[in-house]
Amino acid sequence: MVSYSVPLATLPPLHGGDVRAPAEVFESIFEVFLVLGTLVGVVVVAYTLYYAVKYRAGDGADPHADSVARPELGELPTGGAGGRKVFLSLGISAVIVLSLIGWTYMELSYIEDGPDIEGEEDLHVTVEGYQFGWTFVYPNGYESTTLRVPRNRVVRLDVTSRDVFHNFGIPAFRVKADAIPGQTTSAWFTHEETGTYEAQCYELCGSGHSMMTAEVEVVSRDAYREWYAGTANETTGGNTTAAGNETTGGDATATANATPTSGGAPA
Ligand SMILES: [Cu+2]
Repeated sequence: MVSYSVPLATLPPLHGGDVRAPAEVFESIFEVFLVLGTLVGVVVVAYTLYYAVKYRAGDGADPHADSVARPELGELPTGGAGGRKVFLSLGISAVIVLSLIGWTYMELSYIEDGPDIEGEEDLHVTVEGYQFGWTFVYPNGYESTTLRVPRNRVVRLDVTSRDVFHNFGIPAFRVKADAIPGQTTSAWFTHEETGTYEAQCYELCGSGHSMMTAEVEVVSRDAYREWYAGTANETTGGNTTAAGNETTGGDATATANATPTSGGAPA
C-alpha cells in the first residue's frame, strides 16, 4: 500500500499527494519491522519446535540412533559442514540488520530534512507555545489559535515557546517538535485529506497541560487562498497587534513579529 522508496529528485514541484508525508514514512518503517520481525520469529520458533520434537526422548528410543558424532561435555561444537552453517546464518543476519539500519537511517534523514521540492514555496508557520495554548503566526504576521493549512502542501513549522518547555505534536500527522524558549525547532508535514485534527502539548508544562490543545484544519487550496487573503487585510488594517512592540513603527510590521512577540508578550 505504501511506496517504500520514491527518489526525491523525481518529485513534481507542486505535489498532488506524491510527497511522502512523515506519517507514511513512519508507517512504512513500522510495517517493514513488523513483517521482518514476524518472519524471523516464525523461523526461529519453527526451527526450535522442529528439533524439540525430532530429538525428544520418548518411548525409550536410543537418542544416538542417527549416528551423529555429538560433542563431549566441554568440547566446542564445530557446527554443520565445518562451521559453514554458523558462518552463513551469522552473515545473513548481519546483512539483514545492517541493511535495516541503513534504510531506516535514510528514511529518518528524509523526515529530518524534509522533501526537496522546487517551485512552489513551502508554507512557513511559526508555532508559539505558552501556558496554556498555542499561537500560530503566518508569514504575513497574522496570528491564530487554529493552525489552518492547505492540503497537499509542505508545511514547515518553526516551533518555540514564550515561557517554559512545551512540545508541539499532531499525532494524526506523526509530527512532533520541542517548544523551548529562546530556541526554534523545525518540523514539517503534509497532509492529503481535508479535515479537522488536533494538536497537543507533549511535555508536562503545568496544571493546564492536558488542556493545551489546538485545532488543525486542513482545507482545500482554494479555501486556504481565500482565507489567507482575508487575514492579510486583517493584519494590515487598523489592528496591528500581530507586530507586538512595533505598533508605533507603522510599516515595520512584517519583519517585527518573531522576536517582539516572543519576548514582550503579556504573560
Ligand atoms: Cu505545554
